[in-house]
Amino acid sequence: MRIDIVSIFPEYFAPLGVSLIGKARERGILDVCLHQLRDWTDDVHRTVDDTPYGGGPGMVMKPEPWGEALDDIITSGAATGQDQPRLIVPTPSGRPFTQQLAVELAAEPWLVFACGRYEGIDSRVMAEYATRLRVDEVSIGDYVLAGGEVAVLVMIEAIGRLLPGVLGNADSVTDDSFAPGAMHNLVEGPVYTKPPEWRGHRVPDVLLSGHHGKIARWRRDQALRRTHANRPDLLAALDPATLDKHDRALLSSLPPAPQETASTETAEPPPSATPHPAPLAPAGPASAASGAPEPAELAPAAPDPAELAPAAPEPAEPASAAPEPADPASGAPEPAAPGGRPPATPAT
Ligand code: JB8
Repeated sequence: MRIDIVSIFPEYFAPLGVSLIGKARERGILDVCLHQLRDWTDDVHRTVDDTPYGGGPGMVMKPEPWGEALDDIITSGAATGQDQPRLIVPTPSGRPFTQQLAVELAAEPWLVFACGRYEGIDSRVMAEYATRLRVDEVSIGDYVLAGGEVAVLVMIEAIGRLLPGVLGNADSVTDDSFAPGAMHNLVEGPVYTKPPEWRGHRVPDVLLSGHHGKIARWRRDQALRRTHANRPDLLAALDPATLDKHDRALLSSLPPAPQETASTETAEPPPSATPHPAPLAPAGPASAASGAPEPAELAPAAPDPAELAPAAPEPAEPASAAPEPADPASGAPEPAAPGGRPPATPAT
């Protein structure tokens, strides 16, 4: 995939050289081209903004530099054998950026991101390019940034990790929150790793049981509970056809509208509401996080043989003080830093 980014602050995109996306670029999976919008101005001051027609606060980005820049970039691509790109313009007034849109954009060969600053880009730029390419004004959330750059970083990270070969097989994307399929309109439940007890907090027993069917059911229960608690807006959008009998029973056992959410724009907070309310005690069957037994197991469409006879159950971690053996799948063990802070800024 090729990605062009136009901005008056191309330095914002240094993080694209790091980690997952940096690796994808080294491997040639992703080709990122940064462009300084001011390179397409022709006055000594390299002016990109002007006062808004109709008055009002702030400045608006002039259309001419955008037109020159986007014309050149689009033309350069046709020369390298690529078709027309899609143009993505971050703005708080755009359509929501969702996992579904990330999946859709990850299938494109070429994306161009146009980063506005000030009060945004003269709207005729989007109108002009919409006559030639697919243009999407996109919002990453209901808050206002100072410009489109950070929104583009967010989108490229979400898109980039979906490109074939970017994630290892072990980091499969299908269990992600919001992933198309079983996790559509659901957020993931809690995750745990070793040790099995830390500062008195136990890992839920079911996760140590090796019983894959029970684990899958427990994780789905947790996803439903967390979505209910934190994202009632998503729960309302859940397609009942994607719910099994157990899902429906669990949801019916949860109280309606458990708490105020950032995504809820109606409902006044209750008079007792505090800035950081204590989590509600689950009203339904005891939370599995407390170690209580699960009421039932997931009934998969095709029975999971592992559920009936776990072929190779994970051995439960002994609660003893035996040191963890290094995890063979996770590379070199971290050097121990007993009690204190880790050494400053390990280069990773
Ligand atoms: C000027 O909040 B945002 C966002 C804010 C912006 C611009 C673009 C995006 C341009 N302010 O997603």
